[in-house]
Amino acid sequence: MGTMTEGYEFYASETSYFSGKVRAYLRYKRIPFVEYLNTPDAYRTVILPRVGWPVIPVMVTPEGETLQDSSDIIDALELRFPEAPIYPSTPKQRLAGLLLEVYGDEWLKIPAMHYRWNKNYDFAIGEFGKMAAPELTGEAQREAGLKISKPYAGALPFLGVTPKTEAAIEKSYEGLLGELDKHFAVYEFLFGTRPSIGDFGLVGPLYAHQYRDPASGELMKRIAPNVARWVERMMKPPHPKGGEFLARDEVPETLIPVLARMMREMIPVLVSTAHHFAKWVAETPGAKEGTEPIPRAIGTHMFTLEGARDSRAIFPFDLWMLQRPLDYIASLTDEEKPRAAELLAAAGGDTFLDFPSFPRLTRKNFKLALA
Ligand SMILES: N[C@@H](CCC(=O)N[C@@H](CS)C(=O)NCC(=O)O)C(=O)O
Repeated sequence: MGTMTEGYEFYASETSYFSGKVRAYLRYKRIPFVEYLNTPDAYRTVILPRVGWPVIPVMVTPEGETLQDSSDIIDALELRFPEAPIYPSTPKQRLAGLLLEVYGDEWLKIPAMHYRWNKNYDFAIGEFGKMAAPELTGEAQREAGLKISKPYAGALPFLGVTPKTEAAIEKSYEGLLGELDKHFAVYEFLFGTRPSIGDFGLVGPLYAHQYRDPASGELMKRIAPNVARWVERMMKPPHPKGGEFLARDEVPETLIPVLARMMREMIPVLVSTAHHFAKWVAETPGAKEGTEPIPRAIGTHMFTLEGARDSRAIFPFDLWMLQRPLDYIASLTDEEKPRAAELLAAAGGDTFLDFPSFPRLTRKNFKLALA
C-alpha cells in the first residue's frame, strides 16, 4: 500500500456491472490502464488489504492510492483528466445525467439480475468459474463458479425479483428498451455526441448483463438494435475525449419517457427508503456516533412495478447515490432552478424537488457512514 505502481491498475471483470461503467469511462477519456481480473489472488493481495471487503471495480492509481465505488473513481479521474468533461455544465442535462446514473446504478440491477440468473444461468456459472478458478477447467471450474455465484444468484429476492414480479420486470425492461431505442435511433449518446455521466450509469447494466450475457444480448439486438449499437459505441468510443453536448441545454424529448419511468418506478422506493433510514438512525443506538455500522439493508418494504407488488430490501446506499442529484439541485442558482423544475415537471417528477430530508451519508474507508 502506498507504493508506486506502473500506471492505473483496474481490478475488474467483463461480467461485472460497475466494471463496465468505469471501463467505458476510461476508454472515452483515453486514460492508460491495465485491467486485472478479480481472481482469488487479486482479492487476497490487493482488494481486501486495500478496500477491506470483497468488491470490484477497484482502481489503484500510479501513486498507489486506492479508489472504489464507480462514482468516486470517475469523480477522482475527472479532476485528473479534465479534458472533455462528462458532466454537462447546464442544469437540465446535468440533472438528467445524474438522475439516470442513479437509475442505471441502483434500479436497473433488478432487470439485470433477473435476466442474468433466470435466463443466462449456465453462461453466468461458466463465467464465474473462470474468475474463481482460472487455473481449472471443465467440471471443476464449473463447481467453483457455482460456489462463488451463490451470493449473487441468491440476491434476487432482496432486490424484489420473485415469481410475483418477474413478468412485470420484463415488461418494464422491454418498455425501457423501446424508449431508449427511439432515442438512440437519432442521438449517439444521451445528450449529443459526447457521453455523459448518465450514459456511463446506464451502460453498467446494459453492457455486462444485458448485452454480453447471450440470451439478453439476443433480446436487445432483436427489439432494440439502436440500444445495442449505443452499447458498442460506449465500449469503443467513436470520438474519445471528443464530441459535444447539445446546444442550449437541450434534453431531447425522447428522454422524457425514460425519466418518467424512473420517477414512476424508482422514486417512490427512494422516498420510502429515506423515511426508513431516518427512522433507523433515530432508533439505533450508536448510529449517530458511528459506532454502529450502517448495514447493507435495513429491513424490507413493498414496491410496485408495472402493477405487480412484492417486498424488497431497503438499501441505504441508494440514498448516498441520490445525494448526487439532490446536491446538484441544491447548488442551482435562482435562474437555473426553474429550468431543472421544468425538466422534472415534464417527466412527472415535480415532487422530486421536495424530496424528504434524511440523515446525510458519506463513505469512510470504503464503507457507508453518517456524514
Ligand atoms: N456502487 C458500487 C458497487 C460495486 C459493486 O456492487 N460491485 C459488484 C460487482 S459489479 C461486487 O463486487 N459486489 C460484491 C458485493 O457487493 O459484495 C460501485 O459503483 O462500484
